[in-house]
Amino acid sequence: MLGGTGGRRSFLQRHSPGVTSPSGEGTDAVVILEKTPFQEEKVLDLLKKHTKLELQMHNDIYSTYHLYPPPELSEIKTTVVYPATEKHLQKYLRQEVHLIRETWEDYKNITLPFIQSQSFSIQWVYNILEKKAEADRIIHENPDPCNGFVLVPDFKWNQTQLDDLYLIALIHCREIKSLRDLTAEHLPLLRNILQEGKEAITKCFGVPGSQLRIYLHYQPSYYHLHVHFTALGYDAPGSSVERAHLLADVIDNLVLDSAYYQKRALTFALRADELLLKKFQEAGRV
Ligand code: M7G
Repeated sequence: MLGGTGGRRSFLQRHSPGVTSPSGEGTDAVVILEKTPFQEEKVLDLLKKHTKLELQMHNDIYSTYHLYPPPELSEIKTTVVYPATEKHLQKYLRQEVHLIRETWEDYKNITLPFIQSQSFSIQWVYNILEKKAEADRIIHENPDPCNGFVLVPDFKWNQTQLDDLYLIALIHCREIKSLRDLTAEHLPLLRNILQEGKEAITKCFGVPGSQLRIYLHYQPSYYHLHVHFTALGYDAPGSSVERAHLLADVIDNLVLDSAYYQKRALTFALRADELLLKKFQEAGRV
């Protein structure tokens, strides 16, 4: 099975019965293959060095070729989720999507009970916060238990080129699930993430704050509050209007009204076979 767009494709590998996984959860794997952006300084090598060029067609001043680069210039970024849960399989399959407009009542009556029973394990987040994983990748940390966070490269980014720069800030506090839980009480935390995150990225990668898209997802896949930092010129998956909420706007909204995210309706898309969509359908809300 296969899903995805552009240079990003995910393959779902169903293992044969009888193969057991370390966690016992399932024996399916998701393998995500991505062609990463070209590195400008390597383009000349690509055209010169041991590259096989096969002419496809020629017409006047126009010609097209099949170019077969040497292995060191043809990396495919590969991400593996194993063992993958049913939710991972759904997440990476191409499917029809539907737009939901969730009121605060919908959140309390439909979404919250659903995420409490269903959401992805966030053990990987705790591993980062406790330095049990990715400790050597931490770019910046504010250790304050209430208003602090850890900034790490997102696993969608291989850190080879800045075109698709992608980092995430994971908060130390474990009580905030998503945008819906935020109130003015969290303004110091959110301001720290915005300010210190920008400064750390500029210092470490030379990308100024004015070239960063800094946002939260609603719905997120993982219900432990985190903030996405991506290069402004990069159309990162999930940066569309029905999912991304700019952190600067979130801060302004909370300054205007502490209960802003407990009052307003929020829009998001759900794939056809997601259980949450079924819950909204059963409640007559779609
Ligand atoms: P999200 O908004 O909850 O969902 O973002 P999304 O994955 O649908 O965007 C979670 C973010 O955490 C995503 O950008 C993931 O690529 C990233 N991420 C997920 N995992 C399991 C890891 C991980 O183990 N390490 C790192 N560094 N990033 C991860």
